[in-house]
Amino acid sequence: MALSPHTSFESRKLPSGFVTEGLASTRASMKSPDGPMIDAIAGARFLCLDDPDAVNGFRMRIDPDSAKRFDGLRVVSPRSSVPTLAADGARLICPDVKMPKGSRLSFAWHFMVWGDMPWNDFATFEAVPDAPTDYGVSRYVLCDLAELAVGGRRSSEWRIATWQLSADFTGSLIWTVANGQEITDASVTECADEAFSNPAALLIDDIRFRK
Ligand SMILES: [Ca+2]
Ligand SMILES: [Ca+2]
Repeated sequence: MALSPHTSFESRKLPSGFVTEGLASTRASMKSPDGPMIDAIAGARFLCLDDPDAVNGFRMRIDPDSAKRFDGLRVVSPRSSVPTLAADGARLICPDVKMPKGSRLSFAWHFMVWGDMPWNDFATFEAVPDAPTDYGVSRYVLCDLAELAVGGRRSSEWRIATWQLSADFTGSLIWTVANGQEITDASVTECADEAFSNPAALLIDDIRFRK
C-alpha cells in the first residue's frame, strides 16, 4: 500500500490502512497530567493510544484483557539509558507500506505518564521490514517516564519525528505505548503486578509522507 500524504485522524473512525491493538480512540482534546488541555496539532482531532482513564480506584485497568500484552519486550531509551521491561499497552500499526529511497515520513507525537519510577512507561516507533534483514528502523524509544521525570514533567508536549529513507522500505510502521518497569536485575523476565498500573498515553497526529 502507498502511504497517504497526510493522515490527521479527523474522524472517529481510524483511517483506512491503519489497525490498532489495545485501547485506541481519536479525540478532540485531552487533559495533560501537567495540567493544560491538549488540542490536536493539525485539524481538530488526534489519535490517543491507550486510555489512562480506563482504570479503577487502585489505578489498575478496569478490563486488563482490553490491553495489548508485551510479554518479554525490552527497551533502553537512548536518553534516559534506563533498561525497561514492557507490561502492556497499545499499538498503532500501518502494515504493508512501500516507501521509496529518498522519501520522508514525519509525525507529531505527545507522550504522557501518570505513574512514578521504577514503573518506567515508554513510547516507541519502529519500521519493521517484511524481510528481517532489509532496511528499516529498529525499535526507537521516543520518550520514557525516566526522561520526563528529570525535568519534573509528566508530558513531552507535541514533538515532531522525521525519518528520511536512505533505502527502499517495504513493511510495517508501528507506534507503541507501554506500561513498563525499570530492570535492575537482568534475570527478571516478568513484570510485577504494579507495572500494569497507571497506563500511559501516546497521542499521534499529522503523519506526513513525501516521496
Ligand atoms: Ca488531526
Ligand atoms: Ca504505568
